[in-house]
Amino acid sequence: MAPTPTRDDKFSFGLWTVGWTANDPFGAATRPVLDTVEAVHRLSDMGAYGITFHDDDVVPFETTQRDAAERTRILDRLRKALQDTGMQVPMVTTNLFSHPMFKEGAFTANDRGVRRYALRKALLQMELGIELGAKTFVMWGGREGSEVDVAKDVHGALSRYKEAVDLLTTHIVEQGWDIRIAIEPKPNEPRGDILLPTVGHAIAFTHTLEHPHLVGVNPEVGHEQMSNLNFTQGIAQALSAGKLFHIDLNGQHGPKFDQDLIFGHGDLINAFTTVDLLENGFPGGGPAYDGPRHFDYKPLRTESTEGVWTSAEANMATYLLLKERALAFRADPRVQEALQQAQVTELATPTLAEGETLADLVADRTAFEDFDADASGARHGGQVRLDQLALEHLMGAAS
Ligand code: ASC
Ligand code: MN
Ligand code: MN
Ligand code: MN
Repeated sequence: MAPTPTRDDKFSFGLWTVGWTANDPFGAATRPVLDTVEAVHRLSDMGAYGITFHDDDVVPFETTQRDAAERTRILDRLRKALQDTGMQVPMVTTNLFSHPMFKEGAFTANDRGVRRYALRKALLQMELGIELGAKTFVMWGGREGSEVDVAKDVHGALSRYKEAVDLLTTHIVEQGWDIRIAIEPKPNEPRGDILLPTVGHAIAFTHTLEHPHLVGVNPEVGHEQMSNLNFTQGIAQALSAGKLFHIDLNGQHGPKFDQDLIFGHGDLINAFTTVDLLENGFPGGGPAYDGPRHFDYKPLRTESTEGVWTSAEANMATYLLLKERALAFRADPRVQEALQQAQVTELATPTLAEGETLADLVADRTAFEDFDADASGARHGGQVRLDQLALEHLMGAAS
């Protein structure tokens, strides 16, 4: 039996996840619209601690632009649901991809008017996030890209991306707000190619910015796996660089369309190592993640509303089961021994001794002239045993 989630587990869900009515490019919705207030209550009852949302998930696009009074009325309903349940809003994000006006991009659209509108829309959503206590502002640039290489000036686009992020972070600093921006990479879909396609590209981009400490990443499991990359290694580099501001947990079966499956319902072994890293940290010590465990998934189109709630519970149950197993894995004396054998923790020891210089190293004959390279080449790696112990713990067969 899976453990019951509590608020301390810091599980959060996008309103667009349970609220997805399952319309796709090939067919109409298979589920009725879900009321925001009901979603907040149901998720709260299940043990989640927070919800997140795009502006358009709560207030229709046209209402935001044209009807401030109606926007206030809709937001007041949300505020009341949050108050009644004690649910938090740890993150908000902006829909800069659904309306036809964003068909060629938002912050990086060739059309300057679209870029100006996008900035206004993002700023409005950031102000709402501040009011609701959000600490992270996610930017998923789904339409920032192209299908036609010669139709996009990539230097110009990245310069405009930087301009937008710099304007927002400068405003954050000037207002004294406690919020940071997290860029969410994705390689493709809906665009043929999306700018900042992977965690690595996005981290590199943050170093070109005016306030780099205010900008990190929001990696999504499936988005890295669409590029055939290892998600755990991707978030490890982000953590190591102090850039893992937020995370989108879901499932994916390798490089194909973005499946947004339930967490663990794809590459389960990688889901295990992801939870192990989030819960236990690096084996040799290092930066730890203490942000929300946020699910960005889509309940299968085959499911009725009942299946929506089954799938929401499944995300949390799978995470907690993997957490139990990851804790047991690290606590197992055989694993500690196997980690030693595979020299995993030795990596935390600097290559030069304290005070030692490169000249000292050159003078050290045991490091080179007298080093037994053949014996080193013949040493036992011990990695298979470690991997098998991980699998046995994952399968609940480790005793
Ligand atoms: C987001 C986010 C995504 C997309 C997608 C929209 O904000 O994190 O992955 O929007 O869920 O369908
Ligand atoms: Mn996705
Ligand atoms: Mn996402
Ligand atoms: Mn998504």
